[in-house]
Amino acid sequence: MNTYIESVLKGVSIRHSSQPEFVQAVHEVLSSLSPVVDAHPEYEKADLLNRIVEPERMFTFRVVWMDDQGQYHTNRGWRCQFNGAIGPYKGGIRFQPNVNESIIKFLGFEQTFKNSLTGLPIGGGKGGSDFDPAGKSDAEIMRFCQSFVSALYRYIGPDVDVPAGDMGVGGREIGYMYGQYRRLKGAWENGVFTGKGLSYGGSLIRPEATGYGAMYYLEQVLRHQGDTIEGKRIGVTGYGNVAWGIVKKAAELGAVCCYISGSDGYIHDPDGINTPEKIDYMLEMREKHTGVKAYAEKFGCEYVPGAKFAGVDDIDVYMPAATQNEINLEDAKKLAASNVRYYIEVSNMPTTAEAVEYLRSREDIVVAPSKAVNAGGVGVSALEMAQNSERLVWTAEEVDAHLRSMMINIHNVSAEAAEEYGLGYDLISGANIAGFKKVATAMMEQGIF
Ligand code: 2IT
Repeated sequence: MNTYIESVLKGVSIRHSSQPEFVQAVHEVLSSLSPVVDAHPEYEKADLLNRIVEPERMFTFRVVWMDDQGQYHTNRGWRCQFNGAIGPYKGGIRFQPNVNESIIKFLGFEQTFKNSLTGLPIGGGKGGSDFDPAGKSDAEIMRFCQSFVSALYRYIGPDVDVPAGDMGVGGREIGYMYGQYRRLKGAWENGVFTGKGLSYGGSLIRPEATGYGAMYYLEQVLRHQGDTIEGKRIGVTGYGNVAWGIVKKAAELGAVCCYISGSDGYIHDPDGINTPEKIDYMLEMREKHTGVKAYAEKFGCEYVPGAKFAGVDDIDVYMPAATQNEINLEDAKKLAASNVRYYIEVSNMPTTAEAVEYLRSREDIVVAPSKAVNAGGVGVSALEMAQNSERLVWTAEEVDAHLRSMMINIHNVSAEAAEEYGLGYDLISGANIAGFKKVATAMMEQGIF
């Protein structure tokens, strides 16, 4: 490894020893960059890497709300404005009890390179709260969102920082947050949030975009390998918005999604989740936080509580789409020993460092990184911003066509970047290099800060 990269990584590990997810994400990106940093000595001269691993700004705030019984609760909120070199900070908001500074910061760091890969002018950001939306009434969710935005509104804006959804935050929450922003600002400023409802500036295909984009990316991987999507059997972890988009597009393309999972276990539907009734039921499951057991009960298929499906012998493609570090070394070994030949990360950093290392060492498996595969979500968010700016509404076909060409481009620039540095078909290094280069160039050209 390049000695400058080594020294930066050492510093990050020491400074942030209490932030394991952030350190992991930085290691994953920087360890791909040796050939680029070797070829560009000016980066070391400008100490670019120590700058790029430091958020431009990150802050925490108090969010107080009242439940339906009149009890007060105090939660913590965060926003990380990681890098604004190529556009306004852009990234989702996550509501989940395990959210902490390390998680928001790793997500903001990943978002910076992901957003760069989309080819659109969006910087990297992320935010969230340790609030648990499960079991809360609609009125409680609204009061929480209003309180969250009351604390955040003066630091965001269509040209400043543009939040969206993430785990625990969907269309309903974005509606309450945008409503509170508009009330406080006294201005329409529609592009301040993305993932909005269609009646007030949202984009068609935004709810589907992350899953659809992942499937378009997978199609390119298959094409590169001389393979096709038709009849491919897919296992997806998670059952949220992203898994829903994957399942929907997979059914349309003639693939068979036969596993989904939740924190309660997994279900196996050998016929595939391929009817409108089955696909739409996933939305209800997500909204009610039912776990996947509800699917098995409704459609009468196998349900395996408390287990993961890594290692089952009837899938070709494994798509983790639940959360960070969900796939550990043991899972990786199991799925590599099965018939899985395509490991397509979808949720942000779903694979532990040692599991990725193991999977990459297997020449018989193609591994694709989440920051490329899931970039269609934020990519369509940028298209929503574009529509808001021009005060126009694009058709579903227009948005979908943009999304598809964006994903083809992300795959191709990643493959080409890896090829350029003699790394072969290494989609992880390629995505890191391609994402990094644009941000690095913008930072260098904008001078020291
Ligand atoms: O992780 C992600 O890219 C998202 N949660 C979507 C962010 C966005 O701004 O649409």
